[in-house]
Amino acid sequence: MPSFLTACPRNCYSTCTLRVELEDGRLRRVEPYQGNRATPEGACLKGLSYVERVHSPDRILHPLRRKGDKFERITWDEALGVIGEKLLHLRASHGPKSILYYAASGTKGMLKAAGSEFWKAYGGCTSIYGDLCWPSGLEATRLTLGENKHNAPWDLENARLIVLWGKNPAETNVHQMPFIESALSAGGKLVVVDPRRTESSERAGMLIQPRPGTDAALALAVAHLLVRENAVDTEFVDKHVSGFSEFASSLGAFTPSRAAKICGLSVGQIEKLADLLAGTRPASIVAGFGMQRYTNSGQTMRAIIALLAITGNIGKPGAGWVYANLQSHIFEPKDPVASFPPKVDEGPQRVSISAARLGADMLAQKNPPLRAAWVERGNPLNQNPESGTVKDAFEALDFVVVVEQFLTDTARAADIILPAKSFLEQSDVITAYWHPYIQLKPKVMESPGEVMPETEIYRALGRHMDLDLEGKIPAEEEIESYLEERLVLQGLSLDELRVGPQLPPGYQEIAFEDYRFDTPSGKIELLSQEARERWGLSELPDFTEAQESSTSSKFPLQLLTPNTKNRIHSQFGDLKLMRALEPELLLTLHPADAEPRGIAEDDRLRVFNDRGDFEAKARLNFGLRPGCVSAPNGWWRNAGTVNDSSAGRETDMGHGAAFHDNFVDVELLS
Ligand SMILES: Nc1nc2c(c(=O)[nH]1)N[C@H]1C(S)=C(S)[C@@H](COP(=O)(O)OP(=O)(O)OC[C@H]3O[C@@H](n4cnc5c(=O)[nH]c(N)nc54)[C@H](O)[C@@H]3O)O[C@H]1N2
Ligand SMILES: Nc1nc2c(c(=O)[nH]1)N[C@H]1C(S)=C(S)[C@@H](COP(=O)(O)OP(=O)(O)OC[C@H]3O[C@@H](n4cnc5c(=O)[nH]c(N)nc54)[C@H](O)[C@@H]3O)O[C@H]1N2
Ligand SMILES: [Mo]
Repeated sequence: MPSFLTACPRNCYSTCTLRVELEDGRLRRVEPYQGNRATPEGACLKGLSYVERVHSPDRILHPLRRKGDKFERITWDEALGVIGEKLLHLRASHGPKSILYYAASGTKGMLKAAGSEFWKAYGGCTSIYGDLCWPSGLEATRLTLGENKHNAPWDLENARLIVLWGKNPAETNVHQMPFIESALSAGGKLVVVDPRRTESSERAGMLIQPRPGTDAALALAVAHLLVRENAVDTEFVDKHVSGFSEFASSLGAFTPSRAAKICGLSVGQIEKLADLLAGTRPASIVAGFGMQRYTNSGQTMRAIIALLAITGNIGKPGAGWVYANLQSHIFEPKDPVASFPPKVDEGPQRVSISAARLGADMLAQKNPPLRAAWVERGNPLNQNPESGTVKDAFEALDFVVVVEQFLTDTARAADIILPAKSFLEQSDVITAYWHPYIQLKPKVMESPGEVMPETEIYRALGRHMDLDLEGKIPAEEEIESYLEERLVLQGLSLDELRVGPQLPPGYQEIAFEDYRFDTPSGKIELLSQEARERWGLSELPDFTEAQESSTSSKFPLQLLTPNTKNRIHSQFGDLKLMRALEPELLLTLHPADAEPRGIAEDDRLRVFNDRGDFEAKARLNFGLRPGCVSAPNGWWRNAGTVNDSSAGRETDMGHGAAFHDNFVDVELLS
């Protein structure tokens, strides 16, 4: 069987290198590839399930047009004719900004730029700012360390203490677990900070389950103890940290007993974490995205990084802040949030809609109001907060185009659906955000049916509309030279990438080993003027209650909606394989919350608040912090969209989405 080296382009830490085997034009096997030191075990179940996904009978293979509640097949000529005419008409009658271009995280790759090129040539559009994923953590890291990078994934083996803070790699970054296991086998210790007991905490020596959204208070109390017990690495701090004395003086309020009350923890737990950080070197904090999905999350992330700064755990093997490693992102501006705050009206492009407030901002736009939307690589009717409002906003439009592989909820809201490629059907170069490699994802099969990659869709549409896209969006036969040109500028080549994953030029195995921090002071900044100037926040990390909290909400239970093993957000869950494993959306509750409501295992439930509701099946679990309930995000509307209950709210910095500032109640369905 012919086999090819490729890479999984999903929005996932692991970004695995895979060897795929094809027979008669079909994908038959997905094998591991040891040359990627971060992912030698190969694909997770989702990666293996490409064998089903790529050839799924549910894939959209032709352009479709809405007819009542159904869709009918039309030709490409008809589809492009209708879209072209509509776009030209809207531009003439309402201006190009009456169209929203919404692109999200469905796939990685350099060719994503095609969309922007098309909309530029069209004369502009309205686009979004911020994103749903990680920006408050990115911005907190940039403010503190100057750059988002971390040690190589395999370096975690050298840590003597690992704190998994708001991350559940056993589900979301499975390839990180072997490195954690190696560290434990060598005598290292593992602490997990998470309101849920997860698969990642199974081997932890200590599980700390704070009240959600209070991690900053925990971190500041640990810092308080480290300062009080003279456990600060003063030599490191003198040389590399700016704002330490101001930070230290601000910690008085965060006594362990006060923090214990805020976080719902015992003083002993806080003391033990401080003891471990004081007495164990090197220490790595592996921070996930869980605690940065709150309105106070940027400040929270700054408070947690401070623990590493004051203990000298940066720039050394086994030590550091393992959040986002953007070392391979050499084709993009240095830091994605560095251009914030967005300019509301940048010439033809109007950047006026926040990803977190998508529905409300779409409805509120004036001069001109939005009339149409083009969606690709995203499923906003499921994945953006307050998805009920997002649905309303899409329904209020005259015309919606969605480029999709499957009939998702967003695709169902379209007037025209255009079929999207799978990852095997077009060459591209992809980067990662955990391991450092740059990878080639070659075209290894022809698209089924009439599927065209986005580049070809835009080119064909451009021809229908007489737009000049020459030299802007490469034709299929020009893709390799397009990629090569951009690689060469960075000192790489396609031939090198064909051999296997490549490290970026200037790559640091141990991030910040040169102790150069790209901050205004050139040091690690505990005190950041930018935090105030750009975001209106305190210059020092601080703790404030999240906007929606147990005191401010009339609903009693905090809904956590983390990511889960067998799906990437709204992808993969529709496959037969995944349906067999997880046929229904489950809501996990602590028995102490279930019992007073008369809820038993497997009961059907309605989860609700003033924003919306969804149904789920009860799972009772003593591992969850009482007062919290949990359901994975990503299920489609027919099964239960958790985001109907979440609020369209931004995080304190970075324009992220505060999904977990969300209180609900639960009742039995009769
Ligand atoms: N299998 C799989 N892997 C994925 C993805 C996927 O959908 N499926 N998605 C990818 C993407 S885009 C992302 S963003 C990452 C995210 O992956 P992770 O960084 O692991 O993030 P989450 O799953 O959002 O949350 C992680 C943990 O944070 C906890 N948490 C929630 N609130 C708090 C809090 O207030 N404090 C603390 N300490 N913990 C809290 C949750 O209970 C959860 O266990 O995963 C990537 N990998
Ligand atoms: N409640 C709650 N909601 C969340 C989160 C949470 O923790 N809680 N997490 C948030 C996070 S971290 C993220 S990253 C977002 C993710 O949300 P989105 O960025 O919307 O990503 P997906 O749900 O993966 O949907 C992407 C769509 O792209 C399609 N697609 C895949 N490949 C291609 C392609 O090549 N071309 C085109 N045109 N389409 C393609 C897929 O079929 C899929 O329907 O969800 C967010 N939503
Ligand atoms: Mo994400």
